[in-house]
Amino acid sequence: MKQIIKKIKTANKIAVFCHSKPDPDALGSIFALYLGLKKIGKEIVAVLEEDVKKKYEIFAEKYQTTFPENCDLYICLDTAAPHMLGKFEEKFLALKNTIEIDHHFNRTTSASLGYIEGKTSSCSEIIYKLLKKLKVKIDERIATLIYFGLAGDTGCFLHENTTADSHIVASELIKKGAKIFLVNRRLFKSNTKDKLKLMNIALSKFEYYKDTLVVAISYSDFKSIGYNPDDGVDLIDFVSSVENINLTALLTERKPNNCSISFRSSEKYDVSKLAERFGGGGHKGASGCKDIIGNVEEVKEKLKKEIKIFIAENLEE
Ligand SMILES: [Mn+2]
Repeated sequence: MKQIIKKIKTANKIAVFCHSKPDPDALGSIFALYLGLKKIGKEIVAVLEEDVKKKYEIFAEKYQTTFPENCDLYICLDTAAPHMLGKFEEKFLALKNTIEIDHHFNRTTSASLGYIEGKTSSCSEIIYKLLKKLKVKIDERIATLIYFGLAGDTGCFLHENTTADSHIVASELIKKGAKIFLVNRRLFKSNTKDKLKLMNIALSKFEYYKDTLVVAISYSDFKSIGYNPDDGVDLIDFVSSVENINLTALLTERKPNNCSISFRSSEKYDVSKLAERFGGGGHKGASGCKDIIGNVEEVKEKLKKEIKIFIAENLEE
């Protein structure tokens, strides 16, 4: 981390990026770092590929959606692979003055200098430590943003990536005024009517095999309730709550003949390996893949076959 701190201290104009389709951890990281570095007198631009989703707007600070030229330092956060930089990938990779800060352990590097903590719950938690080392005074807003990322990636401290440290950091953030009820209500206690309709469809699609569950939602299912999958389909925590199920796969056909899969597992399975078979990746307990070509039925059959093979292999080990 020393090298990173030195680079940040000597740079005047800094640009900070995160992965495309930013989740709470990416947004919390980018905006907490944005505010923190501003406080120590840096000229800083936050860069997102597209506008922040409406439900997360209250956690956004000033940002731009175009590539900023002439910065001394370019930082990307929570980005496990270069392609996750989306439309900025090529330009970012062509630069030399780049840094990445991340917490994914299965990853491909995007920057010339990296600070990676594979066991830390969230990128936001790393940003918190970084800001402390930079002697930034953590105010209520920064504390709320870091808590937003921390709660987001740990599923409100329910996922396996939650550590003693994440609770200590949360405690410190609360002491600094983090608005935890606002964050937790927005993240875990509110559903739109459309999302409830989607949950209803998901419930009718459960297919069990041994201790696994596959839920597949087709493009026409989305259409039938007027749901735009681009708005996000965060149903995985809902469908993966079935008792005695150790592996859940949520398959969604978001565009005709283009599918995504989210995996969740208990300690028993490492679903990052399963996601890799479909060109994706992630963590042991949570992983995913996207842009799988084929309609929902074709991909589902392939997925069920792979799951059978996968759990047979796990039994052998
Ligand atoms: Mn993250």
